[in-house]
Amino acid sequence: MKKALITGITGQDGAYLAQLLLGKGYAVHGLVRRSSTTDMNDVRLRWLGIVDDVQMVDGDLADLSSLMRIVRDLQPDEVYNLAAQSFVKTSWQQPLLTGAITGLGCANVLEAVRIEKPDAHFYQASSSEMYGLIQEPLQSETTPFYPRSPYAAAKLYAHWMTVNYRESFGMHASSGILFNHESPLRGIEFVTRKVTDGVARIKLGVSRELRLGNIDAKRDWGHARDYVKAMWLMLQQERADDYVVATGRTVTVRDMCRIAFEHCGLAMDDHLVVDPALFRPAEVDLLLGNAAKAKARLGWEAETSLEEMIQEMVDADLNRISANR
Ligand code: NAP
Ligand code: G4F
Repeated sequence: MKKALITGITGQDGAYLAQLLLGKGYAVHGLVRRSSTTDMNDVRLRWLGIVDDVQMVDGDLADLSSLMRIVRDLQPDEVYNLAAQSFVKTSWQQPLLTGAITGLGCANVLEAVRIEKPDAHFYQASSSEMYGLIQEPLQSETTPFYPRSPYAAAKLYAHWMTVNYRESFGMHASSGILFNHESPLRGIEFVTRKVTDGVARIKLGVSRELRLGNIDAKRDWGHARDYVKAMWLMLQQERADDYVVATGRTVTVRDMCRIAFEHCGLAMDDHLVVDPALFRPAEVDLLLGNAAKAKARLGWEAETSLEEMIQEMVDADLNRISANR
């Protein structure tokens, strides 16, 4: 039985990846940081019905000795580094923490693997945010990066450390440059989930308006359930490499929002308010990924359309809000 260690197992991607690996017969271990509300942090694993099937280990990305102890004791075949301070807007308010966890945290995991289990296959959760002020209209593995937030700068450091450990130490270390991916398990602070939750509340008469920031920004949105398959495929290859994972379609926040309102039979213009206070200090205006390499080498393609995903998310939020009333 193969053993996998997932950092960030309590997050959106960690939960879907754990589900995928359990289905493939892996023993799944997840790094969990200490919290005073332990009953809250496994909510996504419970939602997927797998909380009793994964083994949790205590540790923190900022604490190298805990990572070394875990990798030494576990001797995992595969290590997926998904943990991060992952909300871009917060990275301007907490730039040093973001650098310490999202950037240096990756170096800590790489060091733990290099010292304790150098033949483990390693995955780094890199991000399309690294393209920032885009240098090419369609972004691929060869497009130059131009980070526009402390989060993106931290991810860029982690990305290059992953490449460097592959080239310096011969580690099987891959970096997945994933474009935005969402699901009913997405954190409420991200725009798709804020929209689907907000629209569901309006539909159920709990609120009347939805306040958003820059609705002209364009994103290439896919489904997290599809994207974790690409992570796994990268670690099954003979040689480690870097891959863009994207749908190849870009849509404005405004049009994504319209899909949610229309699914509920509501007119968006009656409820949507643009609030300049929600704009960011620097924006990533457009992301559009070219996943041709992932398709050719991994046989990976996005399976879920934006419409299907937003409808699934709205329905999940309608159920959640109705159940809590
Ligand atoms: P998420 O839902 O925000 O999950 C982040 C995870 O990191 C949580 O499990 C969190 O634990 C954990 N974490 C945070 N700080 C930690 C620390 N100091 N030590 C240990 N664990 C810590 O993020 P996601 O959407 O699943 O994304 C997964 C990864 O992919 C992230 O690295 C993200 O930056 C990257 N990424 C995401 C996307 C996307 O569109 N979703 C796209 C590209 C890249 P708690 O539950 O305790 O908070
Ligand atoms: O949903 P978002 O917060 O995601 P963002 O900033 O693109 O980052 C996500 O995707 C990255 C991959 O490219 C990941 F690396 C990262 O960890 C995260 O998962 O915002 C999307 C867009 C932005 O342009 C933002 O300005 O939506 C715009 N937006 C407009 N109004 C809003 C809002 N975003 C949020 N969160 N809330 C709003 O009210």
